[in-house]
Amino acid sequence: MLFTSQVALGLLAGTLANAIPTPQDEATTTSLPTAASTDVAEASEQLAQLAEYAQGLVNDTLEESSSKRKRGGCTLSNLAVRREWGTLSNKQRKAYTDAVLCLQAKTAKTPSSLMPGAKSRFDDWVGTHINQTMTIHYTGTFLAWHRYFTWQYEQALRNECGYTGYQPYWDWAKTAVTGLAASPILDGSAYSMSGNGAPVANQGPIILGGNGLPEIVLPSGTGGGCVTSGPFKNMTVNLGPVALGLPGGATESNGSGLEWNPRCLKRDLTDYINKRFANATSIARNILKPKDIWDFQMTMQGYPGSGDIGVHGGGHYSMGGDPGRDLFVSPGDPFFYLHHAMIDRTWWIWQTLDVKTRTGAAGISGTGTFLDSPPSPNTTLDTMVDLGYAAGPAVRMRDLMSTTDGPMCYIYL
Ligand SMILES: *[C@@H]1O[C@H](CO)[C@@H](O)[C@H](O)[C@H]1NC(C)=O
Ligand SMILES: *[C@@H]1O[C@H](CO)[C@@H](O)[C@H](O)[C@H]1NC(C)=O
Ligand SMILES: *[C@@H]1O[C@H](CO)[C@@H](O)[C@H](O)[C@H]1NC(C)=O
Ligand SMILES: *[C@@H]1O[C@H](CO)[C@@H](O)[C@H](O)[C@H]1NC(C)=O
Ligand SMILES: *[C@@H]1O[C@H](CO)[C@@H](O)[C@H](O)[C@H]1NC(C)=O
Ligand SMILES: *[C@@H]1O[C@H](CO)[C@@H](O)[C@H](O)[C@H]1NC(C)=O
Ligand SMILES: [Cu+2]
Repeated sequence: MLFTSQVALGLLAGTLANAIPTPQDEATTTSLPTAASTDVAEASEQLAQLAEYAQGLVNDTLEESSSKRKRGGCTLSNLAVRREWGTLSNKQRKAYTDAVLCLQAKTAKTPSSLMPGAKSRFDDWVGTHINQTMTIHYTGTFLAWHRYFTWQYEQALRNECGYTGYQPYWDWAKTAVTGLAASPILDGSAYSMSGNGAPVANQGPIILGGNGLPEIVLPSGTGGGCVTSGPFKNMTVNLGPVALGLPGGATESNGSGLEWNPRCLKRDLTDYINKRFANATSIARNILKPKDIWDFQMTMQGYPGSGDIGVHGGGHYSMGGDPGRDLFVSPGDPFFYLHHAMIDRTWWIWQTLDVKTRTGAAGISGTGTFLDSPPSPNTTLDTMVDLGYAAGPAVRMRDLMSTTDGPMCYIYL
C-alpha cells in the first residue's frame, strides 16, 4: 500500500491533514496530482490515483483505530464497500434491481393524508425529497443530506428487502467515454438500471434556470418517452411533477407534487451533457481545484451565472426525462441513487485530501435555504438532518461528515 508510512506518521502526529504528500515531499512528488489534466484519459488516471489514495488513507485509519472504541464501531471487518456498476457481476446487479423493485412493491410509511401520491416504500424517499427540496440544495446541508438519504436507502434495501450488497455508483467519467446507452449501467439489458426512453422526434432544447438562476440552454437527448427495457420497464412514477423541465423550455408541475399522478418512467439520455459537464476532467477539477467546501459544493452544483451546471447537474440532466429533470422529484427514477453515490464518492475523495478540516466545522458552508433565499442561519455541525417518513433517526450534521467515523461505515472502490 503506497501511502501507509506517510499516513501512519500523520496519525501519530495527530494531524491527518499533514499526511497529504506535498510537492516538496521528494518521496511522493509523483504520487498525487495537484491540478486536473485537460486530457480525459490522463484525468481518468488521476481519478484512479485519488480514489486509491482515499481508500488507503481510510483503510489505514480504520486499522490504526481498531483497538479504540469508536462510536459507530466501524472497522475493516465490517466496512461496506460501494462499487461501480460495471464491476458488479450480473447476479449482483440483478440483486440490486430486485431489491429496488421490492421496495416499490412495499406499502408506504408516509400517511396518505399527508402525501396521497406516496404509494410505496420507494415513494417515501421521493416524498421526503420533494418536501425538503428548497432546504437541501444550494444549502449547507446539500452533501451531507444526500449522503444520509442514499445511505438510508441502501439500509432499506438491505433490511427491508433482503439485499446483501451495497449501494453501487455511476462513474460519469466512464459513460462520458462509452456513451450512456452503450454502458452496462444503462444499456437496457436485464442487468442494467434500464435503458433510454422511447425516442421522441423533434424535441426542443432544454432550458435550465428558474429558482432565481440564470438560463442555460442545452440540447435534448435521444429518448424522451417511456423507458421500454430492463428491470424498470413497467415502473410507475406516482409523485410529481413539481418543476419538470420539458424540451422546448416549458415547465410542468402538479401543485405540490404530493397527489397521486401515476405515469410511466421517462428518460432522455443525453451524451452531450455527460461529456460536457461530467467527464473525467470535470471530476478531477472538482476534486483538485476547490480548497474550501464552499468552492467545492458550488463547483459541483454549478455557480449560478457561470453557464456550468457542475457534475451534479451534469449527471441529472444527462439522464433527462421525467422525473430526471425535476429537481424536486428526481429520486423517483431509481437511477438517482447511483448518481448521488457518485456525488458522495467525489465528496469523500475530496475530504480525504484534508480530513481534519474537511470533516469538521470548516467542512460546512452555507445556510438552510436555497442560495440563502430567504435568508436563514448558517448550517453547523449541530444542524439536524431529518428524512421524514423515509427513515430515521434524525441526526446531526456532525454524524454525516465522515463515512466511517459516525453511524455509517463504508468506502468506495
Ligand atoms: C481498502 O479496503 C478495502 C476493503 O477491505 C479493499 O477492497 C481495498 O482494496 C483497500 N484499498 C486500499 C488502497 O488499501
Ligand atoms: C412488465 O409487466 C408485464 C405484465 O405484468 C410482465 O409480463 C413483464 O414481465 C414485466 N416486465 C418487466 C421487465 O418487469
Ligand atoms: C396532475 O395530477 C392529476 C391527478 O392527480 C392528473 O389528472 C393531471 O393530469 C396531472 N397534471 C399534470 C400536469 O401532470
Ligand atoms: C470536459 O470537462 C471540462 C471541465 O468541465 C470541460 O471544460 C470540457 O469542455 C469537457 N469536455 C468536453 C469534450 O466537453
Ligand atoms: C455565516 O457564515 C458566513 C460565511 O462563512 C460568515 O461570514 C458569517 O459570519 C456566519 N454567520 C454567523 C452568524 O456565524
Ligand atoms: C414536510 O416537512 C415539514 C418541515 O420541513 C415537516 O414538518 C413535515 O412533517 C414534512 N411532511 C412529510 C409528509 O414528510
Ligand atoms: Cu436532491
